[in-house]
Amino acid sequence: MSPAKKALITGITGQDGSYLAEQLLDLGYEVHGLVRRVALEMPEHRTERIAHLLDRITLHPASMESYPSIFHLISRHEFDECYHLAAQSFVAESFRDGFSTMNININGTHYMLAALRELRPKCRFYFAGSSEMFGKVRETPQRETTPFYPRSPYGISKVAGFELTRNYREAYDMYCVSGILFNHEGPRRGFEFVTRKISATVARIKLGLATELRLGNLDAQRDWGHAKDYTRAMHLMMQYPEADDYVVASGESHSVRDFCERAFGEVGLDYEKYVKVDERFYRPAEVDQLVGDSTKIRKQLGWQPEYTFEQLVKEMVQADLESIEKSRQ
Ligand code: G4F
Repeated sequence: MSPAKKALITGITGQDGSYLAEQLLDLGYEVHGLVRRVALEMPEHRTERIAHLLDRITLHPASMESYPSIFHLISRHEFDECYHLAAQSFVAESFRDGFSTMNININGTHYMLAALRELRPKCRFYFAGSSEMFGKVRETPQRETTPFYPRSPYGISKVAGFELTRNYREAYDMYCVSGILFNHEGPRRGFEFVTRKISATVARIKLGLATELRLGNLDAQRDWGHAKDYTRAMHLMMQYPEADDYVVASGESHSVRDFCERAFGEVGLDYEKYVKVDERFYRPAEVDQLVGDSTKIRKQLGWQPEYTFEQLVKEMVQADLESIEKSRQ
């Protein structure tokens, strides 16, 4: 029997990291996670999404802002695959502090690539690209060949990370892939993102704990899928003999308003009675509409999403209802 493959996941405590860790463990991988030291010091808060996996994975403290800490970790383990998911991923925050976003997202990616090149040039590398790179879209739907036009420091940082990844692939003959993932959600999504903000507030309103939901631009349209389907796509890309870049998307676009309508409808409420538009949640520059064409990954790798938009919204609302009800018992 061949030895288990060793995978390193940066950002393992996040939504995608936690789903990917589960999937890799199910496939027989030895899973390692790079986490900030503070996560190990306060595991009950910072490792909530992977609490059920802690006895099956190995966590290592390191910082995306420190090349020596990344170099040290990579020097000590013979990783076969590295999934680089760690990032400052909240677009609105990137307008507030573009410098930190750039530092973590661009330098962090560069540190990972440089350390792998130096120590483990055969380790496969996955970069978490984003549909935010398309920004003010140049064509619809967006595919691998669509030019980028990022509209936020976050989007700009992801374009830089994407280009770095491609450059390491071409310049040093390393196996480096980028997934250009459209929005992907689920019950483990952070509360700052619009879908979880909606599902959590719908549950609180239904249970009498809140009376309104304050949101920004209701007309923005996104191509929303389930994070579990998208982490599966990450692993698939890394198994193909040649490294390449792939768009991962559902191909359907819905507005924030549609999401609200469906989420409130799930508990028998009319969103118009509860949703209030609040200027504070508008962004200095908005990405109006995203919709992806994922023909390449579907045809080349046989990827298919299992969740529909309707199932995604339902699962998120139900999970938030259950979690509040449980916390009340
Ligand atoms: O949920 P969002 O914050 O996600 P956004 O900005 O599309 O970015 C997410 O998806 C990207 C992939 O395309 C990732 F790369 C990125 O890391 C992140 O996961 O906002 C979605 C839309 C925006 O148009 C925003 O203006 O919802 C609109 N919106 C309206 N009211 C709001 C709100 N967004 C948030 N977070 N909060 C609001 O109250």
